[in-house]
Amino acid sequence: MTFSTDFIWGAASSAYQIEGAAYADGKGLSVWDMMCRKQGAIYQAQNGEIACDHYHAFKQDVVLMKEIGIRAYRFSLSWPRIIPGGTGEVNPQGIAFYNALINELLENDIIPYITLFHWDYPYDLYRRGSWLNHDSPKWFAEYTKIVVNNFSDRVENWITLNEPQCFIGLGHQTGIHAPGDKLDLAEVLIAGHHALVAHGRSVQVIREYAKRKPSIGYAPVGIIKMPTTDAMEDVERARHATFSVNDSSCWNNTWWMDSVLLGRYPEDGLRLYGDAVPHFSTDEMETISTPIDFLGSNIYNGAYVTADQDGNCKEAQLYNGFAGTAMDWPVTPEALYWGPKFLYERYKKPIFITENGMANTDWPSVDGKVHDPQRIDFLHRYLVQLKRICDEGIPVKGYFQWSLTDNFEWSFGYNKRFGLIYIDYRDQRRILKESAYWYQQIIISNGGCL
Ligand code: GCO
Repeated sequence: MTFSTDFIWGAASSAYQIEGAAYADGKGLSVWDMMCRKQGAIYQAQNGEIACDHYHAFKQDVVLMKEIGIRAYRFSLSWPRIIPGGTGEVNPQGIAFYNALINELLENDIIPYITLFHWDYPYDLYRRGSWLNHDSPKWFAEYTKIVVNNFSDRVENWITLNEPQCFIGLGHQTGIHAPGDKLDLAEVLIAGHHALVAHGRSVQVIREYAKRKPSIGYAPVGIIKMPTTDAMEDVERARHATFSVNDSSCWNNTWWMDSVLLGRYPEDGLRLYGDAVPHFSTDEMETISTPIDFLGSNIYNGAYVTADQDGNCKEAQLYNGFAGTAMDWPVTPEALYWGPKFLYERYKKPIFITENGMANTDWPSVDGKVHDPQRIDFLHRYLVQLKRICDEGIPVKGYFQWSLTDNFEWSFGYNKRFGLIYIDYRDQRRILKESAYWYQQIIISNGGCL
């Protein structure tokens, strides 16, 4: 069992979670800057004003990436750092920062994978209606063109949106993420539709204007249902559950993936959502499904499903004391087997695991080192499953560890540490955790030591 010789071993982050410099050098406000000002929104009223100070410490962080040996770094651009008002005037200091970061990565033989949007929406555009505004796809296309004009001479790998299930569902339906809105389903679906059209317009802009042949993807959450046995009926039940829309939340795969990859919203979703479904044109659906080159999937865990006494699908009860992370997420390594398996069967697109990892209660031990055996065991188990599905011929092209460093975990603030690198937020000191050195060996051996 092995990974392909060109398998991409990487690590991931996002702008608002690590950069800091929230009000520096011409950057405009984002909805996350404003969310952090809302009473009770964020753990201990923490915010991303400084975060990991990556804006100033990026060269040091690239040195650490090189020490770990990652081949690629997935990071996002702050839209309001590049275009403070979201449209119109470009901030030269924002462009300069990302040019410097890209150049530093390339000088260290690290491939940049750029995520155009990872939730830090320009606040000025939020005030103009955000994703609800019919012009929002145009705004995103304009932003994409500025990014491509400035960086595509050196950047080839692009991810348009990160997790629409979250920035639409948590940001506009439940309100626990920025901008903190609780819209009705019809508005949520309009916002989601515009975000998907924006994805398609962005793909078209990258294809048309990129100075180097682009590889373009998209990174929704992979919400994986898993069988309790390998019996065919159990596998079929899990496959069906993975691709079903069962409620009026945004927490599903097919509304966000069938649209982009099959050119249609799923029938069960259309039936369930009924009159709340926005009117849309064939042209818009064609834009949404503009061909992409790979499907990114953020997979942290999966849910086991089984049959109830009537033979209907239900989630299996986990046994008492089932292993869990500091996010209280179950440790379910088979999610990296069944997820790529089911996703490739349906969409026939090469897959990148664009996020996988765990939050742990890490701190430096008396020896000054950060021992994180739980993360090492977690990664070992998950990567064995990923290797297993690769061995079955499913084209998984790469794996991005979430995350490079500990960082701002949204409403949880800094209380959840996902990093391969520990951050002491008192002085911004970085400490490579034991898992970073373990991951270094995984990369060197291309997974051979698993
Ligand atoms: C997500 C986001 C990341 C999170 C990570 C841990 O998947 O929610 O892409 O920004 O920080 O997944 O929750």
